[in-house]
Amino acid sequence: MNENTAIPELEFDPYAPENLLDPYPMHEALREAGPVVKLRPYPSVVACARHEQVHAVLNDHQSFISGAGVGLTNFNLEAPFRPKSLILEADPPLHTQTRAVLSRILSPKTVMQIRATFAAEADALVDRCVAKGEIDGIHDLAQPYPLKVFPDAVGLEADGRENLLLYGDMVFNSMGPRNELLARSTERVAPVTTWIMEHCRREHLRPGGFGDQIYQAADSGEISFEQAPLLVRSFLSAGVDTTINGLGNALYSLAHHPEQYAKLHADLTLARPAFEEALRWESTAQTFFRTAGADTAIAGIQVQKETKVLCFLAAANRDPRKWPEPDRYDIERRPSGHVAMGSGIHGCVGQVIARLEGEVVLTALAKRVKRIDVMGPHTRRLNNTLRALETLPLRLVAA
Ligand code: 4IA
Repeated sequence: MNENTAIPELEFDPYAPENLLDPYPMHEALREAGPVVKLRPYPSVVACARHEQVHAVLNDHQSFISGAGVGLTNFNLEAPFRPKSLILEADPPLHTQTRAVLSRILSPKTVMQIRATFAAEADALVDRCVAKGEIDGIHDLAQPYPLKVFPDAVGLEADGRENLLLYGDMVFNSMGPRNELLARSTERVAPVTTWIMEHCRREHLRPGGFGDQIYQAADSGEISFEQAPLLVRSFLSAGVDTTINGLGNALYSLAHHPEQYAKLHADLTLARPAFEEALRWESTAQTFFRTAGADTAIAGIQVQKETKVLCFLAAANRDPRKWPEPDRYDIERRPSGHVAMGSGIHGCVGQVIARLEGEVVLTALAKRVKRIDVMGPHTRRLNNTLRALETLPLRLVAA
């Protein structure tokens, strides 16, 4: 205990390899220590791991701002590694304007328009995987699917899409400390950033795609032409690595719970709930920060202006105070209230697209595959923010 503040202080470094590989023992210790904790390696940070406080912080955007960044670095005190996102790293009123544009483009109406294409692509890819029999769940399925359908919908040309993977890795590492992981993923920052920004220009974007629709919002004066490429950048930053790992984690969850997969195989309407429960059980985005915009408090504990607040989304999603048997992957749970896609005004603006991808891929799988066998140990790609698999050897047994 720190006697001055009465906030429990723990030794954990959430960004150390052992905690990135298996965060759950740390999450439990953080939750049990108190509603607000400190971490000795990051003395200026306060952290929340219980659902109640994580939810409360995310839903109080006035006290806990995003404009100073949603990673460890306080952009009010240190320069951001790239020009700030106009939606993620912004507060009202700017955030309100940019979010309106993105949420219209990524709307339920859009899902109706793209559903058939997204489903056909999932069917075709899963057909190829079933024909192979033995696959790598990441390289053969979880990665190629979003890397095809989402950039297609944005209107990006086919060449160079691997840059999206490098860029995503960098963006999510940049939300943590300046450790080895960030150093390695920023080695190639210059060429990748050049490629990304070039492909945010209107002449590279297919007319009518999500990217072009941003420029249409500039045509109508809703946003400026200076803002448009940065909003396209948000699609390219947030739309691929997230869904790749959401799908990868869902495949992992199902492969390791054959009884749950059997239920899905028997009832395809469980595809969406199975994806949702995977988001809760293996949260793709493990952590986000907010910044205290003024002197404030969390659970009655004083928090000073400019303090970074580390929210453990993945720990909140397994908080026994919120969820019965939180460590069980149960596709019939209907885990509403999970914070894997955030909560409040910054809650994932692309969530209807992400859920569509999850639904159609798991449906395509469940239609054709009666059993998934784990063929060997999986490996992880360590990232400061994402829970990511590198390999997941599977056998798909045709129905
Ligand atoms: C952006 C939090 C994550 C999914 C995300 C990353 C980047 C951006 C938005 C969200 O560049 O706007």
